[in-house]
Amino acid sequence: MNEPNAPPTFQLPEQMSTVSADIDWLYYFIYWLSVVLFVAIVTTMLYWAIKYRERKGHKAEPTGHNLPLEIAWTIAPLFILAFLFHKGFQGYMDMAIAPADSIEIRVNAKQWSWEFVYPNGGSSPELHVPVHKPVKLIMGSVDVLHSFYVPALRVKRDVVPGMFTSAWFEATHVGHDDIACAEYCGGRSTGPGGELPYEPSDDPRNPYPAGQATGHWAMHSMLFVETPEDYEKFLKGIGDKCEEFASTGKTCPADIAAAQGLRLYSNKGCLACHTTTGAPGIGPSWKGIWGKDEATNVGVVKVDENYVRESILDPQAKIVTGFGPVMPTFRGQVSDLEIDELMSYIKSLK
Ligand code: HEC
Ligand SMILES: [Cu+2]
Repeated sequence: MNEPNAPPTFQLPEQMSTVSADIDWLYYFIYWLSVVLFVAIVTTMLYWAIKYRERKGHKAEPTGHNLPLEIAWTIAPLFILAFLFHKGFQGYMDMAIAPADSIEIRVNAKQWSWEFVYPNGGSSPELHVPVHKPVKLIMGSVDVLHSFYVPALRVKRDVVPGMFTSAWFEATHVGHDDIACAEYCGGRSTGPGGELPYEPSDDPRNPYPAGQATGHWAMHSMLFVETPEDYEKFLKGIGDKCEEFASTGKTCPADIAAAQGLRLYSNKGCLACHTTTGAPGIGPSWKGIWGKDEATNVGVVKVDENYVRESILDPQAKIVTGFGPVMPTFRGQVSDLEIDELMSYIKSLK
């Protein structure tokens, strides 16, 4: 299991995923096809340009149509293109459809860092995955367009604000590779003298400095492919949010967005006023509110996506009967993505 990655080849980096070999094969096929055709066409062109150049005593003899020749050079490329399309489409479908038993990991991109949230609700700034297991990344951005890129996996996928995109891979070797954001632009550092305010990472395998550098180019992280045992150890180390659920008598949410919502519930301070047990606090408990009819100062409303969104961004618009208008607005403090996650969490509190 500890065999090294397939080494880098002529133009491509080492291979670390189940799709790398196919992708590289197609890349090199197109590459060498282009080289052969380029040389053949340019050589022929030069040869004829010299052979039929204008000279004294030579008269041009225009040729007419040559139907068989024209059909041949139309049909031949058609076969090549159909073959390339077939291989490309096959590869695309392989990469688009994640196996059903994939481990789902949430990827949150933001200016200028990555966050990875695991099925147990814990999170880390670097991506850890077990070897020989399909992993599905569900990716969202809280601000601008980013692009998740791991060269050795041959995986690159845009991460778009306001929606989820996904990518999957299965790592074939224990090892590590770089994670980069493939939106290369970004501002210069704000460090004194223009240099980067580096803080060396404490992980010796990470050659990149962590720091306050700004720009997509500064969104360096690392992928660590680990043995199943090491991966389990890592999951334990980042804290098991499922255990927190268990301690409140609930089962772990299958839905990782809900696990992320639980994190926000405490990180954003909602827990100061809202319980999840049914007991009212300064605000109504979240337990069982999803879908119910709520009495408010403007009449009865249904607790749904729009209502919850409004409650978070504009809490004074509708005041729940029996409670004071004391909830502060979280406009500008929670993103659309985070609102979705809070909603998933509220939904899970049956
Ligand atoms: C300072 C206390 C306080 C904090 C902090 C707070 N809320 Fe509230 N929240 C309230 C009160 C009081 C109400 C009921 C009055 C109202 O509708 O504005 C309420 C109502 C709500 C409702 C409507 C509930 C229902 O039963 O109709 C939602 C949803 C909600 N809050 C979400 C949140 C989220 C999400 C956070 C954290 C990001 C949060 N609240 C933080 C006090 C708070
Ligand atoms: Cu980026």
